[in-house]
Amino acid sequence: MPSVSSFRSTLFRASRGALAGLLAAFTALAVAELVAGLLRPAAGPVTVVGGAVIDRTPAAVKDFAIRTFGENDKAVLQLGILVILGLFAAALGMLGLSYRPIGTAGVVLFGIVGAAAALGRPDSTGIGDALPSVAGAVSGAFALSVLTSKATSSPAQAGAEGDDGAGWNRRGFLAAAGVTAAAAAAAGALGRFFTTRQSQGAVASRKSLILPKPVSPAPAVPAGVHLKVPGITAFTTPNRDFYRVDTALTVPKVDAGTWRLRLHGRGVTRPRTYTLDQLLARPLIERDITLTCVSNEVGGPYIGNARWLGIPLAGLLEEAGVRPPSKGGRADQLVARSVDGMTLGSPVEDVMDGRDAMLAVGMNGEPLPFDHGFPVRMLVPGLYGYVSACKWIEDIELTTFDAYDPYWVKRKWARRAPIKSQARIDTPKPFARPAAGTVIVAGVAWAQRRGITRVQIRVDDGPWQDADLAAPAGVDTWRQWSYRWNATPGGHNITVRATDGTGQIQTEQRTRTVPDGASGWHSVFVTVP
Ligand SMILES: Nc1nc2c(c(=O)[nH]1)N[C@H]1C(S)=C(S)[C@@H](COP(=O)(O)O)O[C@H]1N2
Ligand SMILES: [Mo]
Repeated sequence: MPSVSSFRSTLFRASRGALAGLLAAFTALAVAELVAGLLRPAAGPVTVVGGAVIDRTPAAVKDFAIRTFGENDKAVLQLGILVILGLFAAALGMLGLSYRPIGTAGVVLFGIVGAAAALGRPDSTGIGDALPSVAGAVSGAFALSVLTSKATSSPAQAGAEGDDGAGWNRRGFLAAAGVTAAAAAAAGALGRFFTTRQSQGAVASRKSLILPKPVSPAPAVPAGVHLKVPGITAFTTPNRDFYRVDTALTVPKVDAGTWRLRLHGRGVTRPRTYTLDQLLARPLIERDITLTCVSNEVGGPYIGNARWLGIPLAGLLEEAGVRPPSKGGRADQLVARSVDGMTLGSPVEDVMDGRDAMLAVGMNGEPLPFDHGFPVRMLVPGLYGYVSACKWIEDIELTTFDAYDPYWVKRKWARRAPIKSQARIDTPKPFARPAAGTVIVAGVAWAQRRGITRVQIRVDDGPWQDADLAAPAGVDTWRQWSYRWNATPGGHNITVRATDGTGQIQTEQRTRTVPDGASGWHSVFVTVP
């Protein structure tokens, strides 16, 4: 029967193994990030494995993650990867104490996963992208073998070397563990330093960019677009509050000086590559446009309105010889590709039908923030972001819907996705407890390209009542509305619906976000005490 002391020594042994495994994983990651920092930060193992996970995430799970974690979804994913790696590493370390080859094999396996993920990224620049993971695995395997050998050198051996028995191997192991931890921390810090240094050129290029004045400025926003209601969404969304939805685990930092945009493909008689200066030398337009994400639930937050400055896209395409399908053009899909390998496809007809489709360079009076696509992104009013709003764009290819499915279409989202009419109640909030008497119900409604002409409110099963509309700023922006409700005590359900410029009332029918955007009426339940 095992004694208490042998149980304790088994426990100590196991925790030494776990510690050895964790330190080996830490070493592997730190060395990998150091090598990535020197070569290409986007090839770091956490970034590439995370990217591979994102790409394989089904639409429903992606939407769940956005709904549940909001814009922290990426932090949650990275943490998840680290936790799983940590658990595996601890287990490997324990196994490695008894069977060292298993420990080594486990580390090698992780190296292979990292290398494969790196080479499989759409923005992979070649075999060199495997180096961070390979270097990490080699150093991790080395660290694991040193630590497990220290952790298992028996007290007898130690005694034979004339030390004081059990104390020796503990000290040897702890010393080795300390050195490993310090070395890994130093490698990791150095990796961070190099990564930051690599992005400094991009940061400087953004700081020094002076945006030209538009030849076609946006009209002054009419004073009446803002209703003075506490809790209503501002007409213009400040850049720092603008929603962000993308698959980028690390935000691409593109140097405007070396950035190029290639325009080519079917029906392009004059293919061209532009520098940013060449684009900025063209006549720019400035427009207020409301951008919406297809993953926005009814009542959801993934929508924002900004004043964009950009190069009209239709003119650029015409110069290159492109004609829309209605005028005999051979391409019906424009595929935009970003520096991080994202692809988005828009109908050529929509881009060239006279709407303000643009290559945006400015957002609310400043160069695009890195998060929102610096130096250049695409925008097509009236289309959900995933079929139009390519950030960090570097390539435009004219093709057909038959010939090519871009990223989200390969993942069950619709090929074509015009924005659906929606209205959202911003105030009162769900489950609010407003006092009886006059309560201002207010929010925003949008139907890009069609505009909003009417918003109606229904309390419980009462009649539909017209809300007051703020002044319109154009068909491509949302419109604020408000309604004075005479609240009576009790629980109440407030429902809103909008009518667009074609006279169409938004559908009551509730659909999920997949495949082409949520529909249905937003309602909020409140209790009047
Ligand atoms: N390169 C790149 N561009 C992208 C995406 C992306 O994942 N990668 N996401 C698209 C989606 S789904 C939306 S809704 C908009 C969001 O733009 P924003 O983050 O500036 O609000 O960007 C679009 N452009
Ligand atoms: Mo989106």
